[in-house]
Amino acid sequence: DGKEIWPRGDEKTWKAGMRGIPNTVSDITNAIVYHVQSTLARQAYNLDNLGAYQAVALSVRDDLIVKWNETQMQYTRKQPKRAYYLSLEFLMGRTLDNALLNLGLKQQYKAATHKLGFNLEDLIDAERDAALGNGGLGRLAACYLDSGATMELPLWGYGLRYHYGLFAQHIAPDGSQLEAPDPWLDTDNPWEIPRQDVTYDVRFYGHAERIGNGKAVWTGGQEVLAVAYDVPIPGYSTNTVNNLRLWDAKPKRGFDLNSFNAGDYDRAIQENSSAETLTRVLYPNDNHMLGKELRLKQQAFWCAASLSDIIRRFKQVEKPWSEFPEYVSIQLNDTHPTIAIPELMRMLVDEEDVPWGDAWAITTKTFFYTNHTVLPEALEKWPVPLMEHVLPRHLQIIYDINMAFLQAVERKWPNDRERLARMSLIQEGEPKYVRMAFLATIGSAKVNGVAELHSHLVRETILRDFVDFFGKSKFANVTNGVTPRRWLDQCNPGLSNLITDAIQKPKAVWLKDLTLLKALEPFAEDSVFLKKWALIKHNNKKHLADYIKTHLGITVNPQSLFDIQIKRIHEYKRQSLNLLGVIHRYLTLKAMTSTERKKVNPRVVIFGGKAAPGYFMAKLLIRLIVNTARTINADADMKDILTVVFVPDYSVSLAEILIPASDISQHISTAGTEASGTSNMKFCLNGGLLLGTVDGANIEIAEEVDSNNVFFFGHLTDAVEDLRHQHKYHPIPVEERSPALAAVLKEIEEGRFGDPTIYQPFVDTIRLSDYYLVTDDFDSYVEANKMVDDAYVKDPEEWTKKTILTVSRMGKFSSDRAIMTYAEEFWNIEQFAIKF
Ligand code: GL9
Repeated sequence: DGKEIWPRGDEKTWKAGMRGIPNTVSDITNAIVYHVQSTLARQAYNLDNLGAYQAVALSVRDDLIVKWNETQMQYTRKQPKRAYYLSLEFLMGRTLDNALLNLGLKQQYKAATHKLGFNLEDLIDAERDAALGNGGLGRLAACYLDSGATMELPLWGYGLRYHYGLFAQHIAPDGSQLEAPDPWLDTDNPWEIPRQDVTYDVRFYGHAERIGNGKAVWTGGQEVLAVAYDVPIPGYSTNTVNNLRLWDAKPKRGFDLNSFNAGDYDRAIQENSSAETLTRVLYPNDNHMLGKELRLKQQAFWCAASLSDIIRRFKQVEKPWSEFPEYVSIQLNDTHPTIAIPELMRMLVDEEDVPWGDAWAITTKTFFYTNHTVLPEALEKWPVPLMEHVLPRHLQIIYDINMAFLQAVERKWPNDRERLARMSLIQEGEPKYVRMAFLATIGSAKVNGVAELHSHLVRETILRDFVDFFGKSKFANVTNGVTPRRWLDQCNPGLSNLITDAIQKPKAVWLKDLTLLKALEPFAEDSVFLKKWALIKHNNKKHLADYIKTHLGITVNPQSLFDIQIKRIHEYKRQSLNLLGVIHRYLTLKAMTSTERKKVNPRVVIFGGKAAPGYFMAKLLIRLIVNTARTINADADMKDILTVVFVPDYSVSLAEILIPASDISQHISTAGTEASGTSNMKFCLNGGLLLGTVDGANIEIAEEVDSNNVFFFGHLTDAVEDLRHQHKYHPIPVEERSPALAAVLKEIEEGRFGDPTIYQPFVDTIRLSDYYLVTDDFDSYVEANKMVDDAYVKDPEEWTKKTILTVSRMGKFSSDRAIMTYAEEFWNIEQFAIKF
């Protein structure tokens, strides 16, 4: 009769027992004390910050769960179309502060913890980062979840519950990077809800037998159990709390009792450990593909479990399969989840008896593919023999997809064999490879890049033939964004509060419509405001200086220009160029008299970032940076003029300290190599100006904030190919190309920064191949740095104006804008407010 019936027992009793969201300080202190006493079984007298953090986190978790339950229940009742973001990486960082701000409970918790004798900021600092990602791609996924919940979209994330996140970075006495494991789950993780009842079987290896009509039966091999862990994702100032579901691997049937009884203990646990290895560790490569079997198994495991879960949910609505795309959209975050395409085909065709053609129509309406890089070494290709071994049925399906696809290509361009070879999902050779980007492209409704230039390059280079085949409309751009909650309000509360006062809009309004920052523009002419603004930057720099002093023992003067480059260490990102520029500055300063030197504007150059453990050149560069810093910082002539800092173990929570403290940040990749960059957006949003190449999202930032407020240098994308050709076939010695750079290299080779034989491979790449065009861009880089110095010293007020104008024009780069573009233009999902 349409009336809802309470499922069990007395409704009043149930409801009376249900928790609401506490909002008085005394409710909150009670909840915290309850968790100290009951959940943690501890007492007040010896409670340390970690224990207090845990109790506070458990209390906040309770608050999140109330809204999480309500959100999921209302989705289930109304069955709106949902979108799923499949990502192998979610670089979440810390959760407590973000959850408090999004729930609007920070002030209450501050008061409550104070009453209990703790300082909330110390407790926030006791939390470990969840480092389930490598860099930009993983952090983007985390920003998108925040925006999805804030924009009240029915959006879930699916990923893996790695037991070890990205390795911790230590610096050895000789200056090189050492990697240590990150066992982040060793301390209890209050931000996840284990769902031992939500499990799926996933098969590997075995045999696939075709049985006609495109169908097959896949048997044997290994079966592993996927267990769900749910991470609540609260929206900012909404009732929505979405879900990030992470899969953990468990052996399917505990012990093999037969072998155990026979006394073969080793064999009995073998299956177990092999299953549990699956979700052991995040692969630490950024922008680089490594063809490891375990990685392929991670991908297949996660895709199979996620699709089983999505299909189970779809079955609740009792609609025909043809309507699947009206209830489900799936975004593929890079090619890592591409195996989901043949996996959905397998489930539909083999398990649900959907005819092949219908299944393909459903599949190609369901998936959307985001490409995140055009670097050839990063494009995923799996050896056919490996895939045949691990996923025999998926390989059959890929061959069938390929056959039909190539027949269509043949119809469009008859007898063009070269084109068929170029476009085939299978790259010929010994061995053959499956080209995952091509599979993702033909299996998806839309393909997008992550900034205008990058999307253009995707269309013109790696997917050019596919644009010709499918037409332009399938290929789109969605420029990346960042969440202004974490990357402004949370990390830079001083600035966020000043903005709120100035524009006279509540945070709950402007932090959800970042274009409202525009109202700041007139304040660039207000001299009182300028002083307040500059003071906040100064305080942020002092805060960073304190961090550097306590953790590294290096004194930096907050009056200096803070120049920061933090990102993964990679040749294409050219930390090399920055370092060589630093050495050039050092040599220039050394050549001055001490009176001349006194007039120079002091600079602190800060580097941070991890190198993939197997990336020799990146690790060598870290060693050179660290040892150069030591030489320069030990030189009395450089005191208060030039300081160089390598901040070890760069992470999300370190970024939150570094970014608000920058005057200038560097985004200096060879043109055409950095797909977007996202920290460039974070720096500009915090009033750090951009020193960069004409690459990725730098271009769109300059378009928005005005190129007067950006320091650009270097060759453009168009020039890169010719320059590389020139390097290869008409090499010009560095001495001729850039005498300034030659002088720098000579210093390294003469041992000024330590044993030169160690650094020879680095010097050689610059001198001999220079694939990333450091020599070509060096002089203009030095020039751009002079412009930075001049602008900063000559007219500090003008500088501050630039930073205000920059912040006021950053509205476009909110991840809210990006996620709404995906929702409206790709997924066709609607905002769904949770009523409370
Ligand atoms: C990356 C690009 O290199 C970045 O330029 C881009 O901003 C991000 C997000 O779109 O994606 N592509 C890529 O493979 N990584 C990126 O950061 N690397 C990883 O994080 C693994």
